[in-house]
Amino acid sequence: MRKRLIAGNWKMNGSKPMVRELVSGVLGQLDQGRSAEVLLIPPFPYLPLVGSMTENTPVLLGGQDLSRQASGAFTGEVSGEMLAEWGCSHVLVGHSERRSLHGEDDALVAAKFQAAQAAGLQPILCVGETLEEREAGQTEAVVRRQVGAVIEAAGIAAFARAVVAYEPVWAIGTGQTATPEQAQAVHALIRAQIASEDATIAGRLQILYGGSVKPDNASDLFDREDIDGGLIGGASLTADSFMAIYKAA
Ligand code: G2H
Repeated sequence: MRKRLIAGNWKMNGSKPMVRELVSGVLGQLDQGRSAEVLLIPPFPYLPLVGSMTENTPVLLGGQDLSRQASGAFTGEVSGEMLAEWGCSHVLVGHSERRSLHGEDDALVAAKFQAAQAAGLQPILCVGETLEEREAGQTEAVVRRQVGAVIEAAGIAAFARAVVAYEPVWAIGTGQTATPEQAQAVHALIRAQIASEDATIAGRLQILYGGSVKPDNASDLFDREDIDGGLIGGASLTADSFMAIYKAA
């Protein structure tokens, strides 16, 4: 049985007062009886604050990105070891905003995936097609290519210590969510692609859905066989909406 994971990707949002209020709200609504895991992914400067507030709680901490390099003259970059040192267990790699706004290609994403694991972090590999690609019938090919690039670079065994997030680009921050059927279909493809190399790893792999997940569509998505939780953007910025999604998991 796979554990559900509800991850809040705050993107470039927040301030110290907002972080204090949001994290207090999350902690106040945590239900120790639920098995779903909660992961908070704040901007880098807030990691110490979130980490200190969530210390000795089950709430997990993650980074939004990392450098492919371990250390050195790479101004502005943050290494996996630094994230681990601040208490992160997870890090996003290949979020569509990194791919589209920062030119990250499959090779760089695969290198970051490996750098994350080298630092002891679980990468959350984000994949997904654009609207143009979906309309051209290329969804499967695009997702297979994005997952395949990482399998080729890191090896299938690496997926025993990773999470995959399917985020159709056309559903991100647009209010347009993939239907549960559309999402489930792609999640099943991803699991089958991994299973064709290692069925045990595929059976254990958490595959999250991301893209305009809200309290009112979350439970329909999470009811699907291959959807193991969500990567939540906009709706993770208030404790009430984020925790309503958590309660749906
Ligand atoms: C997709 C998602 C979180 P939102 O980027 O990663 O954002 O829920 O705002 O669509």
